[in-house]
Amino acid sequence: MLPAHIPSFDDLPPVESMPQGCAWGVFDVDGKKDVYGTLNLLTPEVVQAATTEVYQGVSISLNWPIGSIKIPNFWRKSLSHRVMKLDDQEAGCHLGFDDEVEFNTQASSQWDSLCHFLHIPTGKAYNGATPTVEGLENSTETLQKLPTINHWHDRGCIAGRGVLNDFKAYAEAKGISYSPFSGFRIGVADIEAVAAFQGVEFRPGDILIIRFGLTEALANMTGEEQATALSGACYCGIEGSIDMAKWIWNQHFAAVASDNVAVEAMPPIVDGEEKPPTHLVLHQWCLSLFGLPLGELWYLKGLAEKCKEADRYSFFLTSCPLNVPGSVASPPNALAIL
Ligand code: UVW
Repeated sequence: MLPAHIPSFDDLPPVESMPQGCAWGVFDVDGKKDVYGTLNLLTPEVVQAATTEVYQGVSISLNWPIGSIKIPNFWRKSLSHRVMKLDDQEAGCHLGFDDEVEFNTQASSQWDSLCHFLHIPTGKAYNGATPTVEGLENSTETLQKLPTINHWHDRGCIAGRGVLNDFKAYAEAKGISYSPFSGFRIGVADIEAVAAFQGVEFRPGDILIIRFGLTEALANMTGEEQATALSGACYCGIEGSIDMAKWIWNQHFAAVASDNVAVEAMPPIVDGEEKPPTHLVLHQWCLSLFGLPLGELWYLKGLAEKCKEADRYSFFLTSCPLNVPGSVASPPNALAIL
């Protein structure tokens, strides 16, 4: 079911000046630079097999409302929603309303595209791309070569098998306590233990979705409480390490999403040392080196409830980001269909 040529991490062909495990070139076809990364793993066979996951006929949105974080951190803008009343019929205007919205695509549920976070030592994005503000803002030929999220529309966006790894429920069942607003982190063995507890086996092309309960905690807070909880830049997540990166690649996931801030825990810890938030580890591996999209701040409570009720943790997943030319990220518009 996999494109035949996908090597494991250690067998990826070397890319000049890049660390072992850099997947640039793996998905290129006939010399044409790939812009989809691991979404290439969503082959017709994988998608067709995923449709057999629909067993209840229930669909659940995984999008948290835009504007849910009243005062986003990292200099991000929350939601501005302007409604215009239309009533000047003499001027040819119909009777009713239009609206205009403005928001930072990182401030609520989102996919990070392969241009969002650059590989720090080289300043490059996936497949060696060098995005610039001008290149991203202008719909030129250069832009068309950057691995921006609007390209997903050229391949039918995301349809595939979603797998919920409900760490929050597992922790409750096992008496593990943690705060979403701490640097609490889980490793590969924990993710595998949750999957075994739920009776799930991962498949190539899966979209892995990990629940920690962070957006659920924020949803119950006032804006001021949210600002306090977020101010420490300490958030639970998966461990940002080379071992985790290898495991993610070797599972051949098409994408990984979570309901936390950055999928990986913050602050990053490298060689036992805390690093600033600018040095996220999996962001560099997944987005820049593998071409694997990361989803963040998804809202997973409804999905977790339905999965628990049915005792099934896999489902058909669709996700169709906004089609804004040159866009770096987008609300996922994700649906789990059980
Ligand atoms: C952080 O907000 C730290 O991560 P991202 O930029 O991916 O949202």
